[in-house]
Amino acid sequence: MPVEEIKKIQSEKLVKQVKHAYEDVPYYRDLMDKKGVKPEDIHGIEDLHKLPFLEKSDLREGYPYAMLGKPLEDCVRIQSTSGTTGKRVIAYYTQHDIDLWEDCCARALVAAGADREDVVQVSYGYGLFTGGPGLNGGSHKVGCLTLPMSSGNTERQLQFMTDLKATVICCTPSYAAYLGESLKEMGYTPDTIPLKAGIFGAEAWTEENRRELEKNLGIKAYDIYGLTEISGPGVSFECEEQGGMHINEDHFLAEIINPETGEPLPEGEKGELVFTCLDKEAFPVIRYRTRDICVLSRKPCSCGRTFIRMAKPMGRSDDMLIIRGVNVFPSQIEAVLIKEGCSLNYQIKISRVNNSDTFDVYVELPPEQFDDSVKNLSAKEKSLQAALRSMLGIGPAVHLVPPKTIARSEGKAVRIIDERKLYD
Ligand code: DLL
Repeated sequence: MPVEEIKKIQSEKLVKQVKHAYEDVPYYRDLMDKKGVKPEDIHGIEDLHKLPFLEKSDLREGYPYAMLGKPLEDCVRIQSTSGTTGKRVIAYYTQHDIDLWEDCCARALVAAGADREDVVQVSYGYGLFTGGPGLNGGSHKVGCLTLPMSSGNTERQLQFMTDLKATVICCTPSYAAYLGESLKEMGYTPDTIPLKAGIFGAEAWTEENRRELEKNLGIKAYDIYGLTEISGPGVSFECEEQGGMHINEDHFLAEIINPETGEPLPEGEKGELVFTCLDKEAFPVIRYRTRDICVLSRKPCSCGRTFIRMAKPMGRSDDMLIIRGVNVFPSQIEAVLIKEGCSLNYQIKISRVNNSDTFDVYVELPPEQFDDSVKNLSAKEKSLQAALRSMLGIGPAVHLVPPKTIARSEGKAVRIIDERKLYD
């Protein structure tokens, strides 16, 4: 579709969506009132900048029903992601919203070459995380035989993959690398692995990671991007050109803003990605700040799709970490340490060993606890680990260290050491 036509559709949908949010979502109406903007002021996408931003903190503040745009009896599903202080962000879906989301995932699968003859192994987590349910639904829509494996249990994954000859795998790039190693150990070579394509996302991965995955698994590796607040995976997807991800622009309107000032930036400039959902009913998120740093491009694509493309995310404008596919905020860790009466001299270290993230938290003991017996210390480490696991959904290795052993910095404390090279 010519870009001008896409923009016309976006404008029509935006006018309707703003009216819906204003009339049906008291939280967003308040934000618009505070900014002095009314639905009548929005005539098309050229007026988008007049609307207030929404942030993760807004969704947290309004927990659990912030941005709910339909009566609960019209909603059929929730998905969820962790918030910054333990309160999760809950996204609601009507059946229409699920259909729309699954269509987006179906487009991603088709762009990766899938059709009804394919066997699609979905090895993203199922449950509150959007990865499994989204690609599962997309795969059904394409008519592929779908293997709803979820993540983990590598032995069973490999057995189903090889016995049922899975041709497409959907999982995080780090899990794909791990599966590749295990296949090699089992004696498989890239040309005896049945896969032809992989759809990898939910965390950052580099061009070098892509080359390795393609070589080791004998596949073409496609990037897929999305976030729970906007629906889940399939907000954008790569085509055979592998040169950035096409944004499903008929449903999601993208902008790039200066993260410091909030000013919209022209196409081609690097800044924070902001999305407006154009036709979601139950969770009509408008101008949502993703905190992902990115660049958009309208350069024509050899695949013929005219949807704008986003580069691989180049970092974040907040301190969110993605560890083993789970979103983690340092503030969540700090909240647990405070609750458990620990010192706030701590350090978080993340690295990658054999394609798997390692996650260590070092906490200095106050001098009065330093004399504790080894038995007491290891019990305390275990209980801290359990408290962190319950807050974050993943348990780091906890190390209690003697007072004054964590290096002091002259400026801001260095709390996070991330040794993974995630961004190109
Ligand atoms: O990660 C949804 C998803 C599932 C995407 C499966 C792709 C595949 P959240 O858990 O809400 O949702 O995390 C969203 O993950 O803001 C990015 O920072 C990061 N992210 C997602 N996809 C990519 C990607 C899902 N392809 C957050 N490359 C986003 C880099 C990604 N970062």
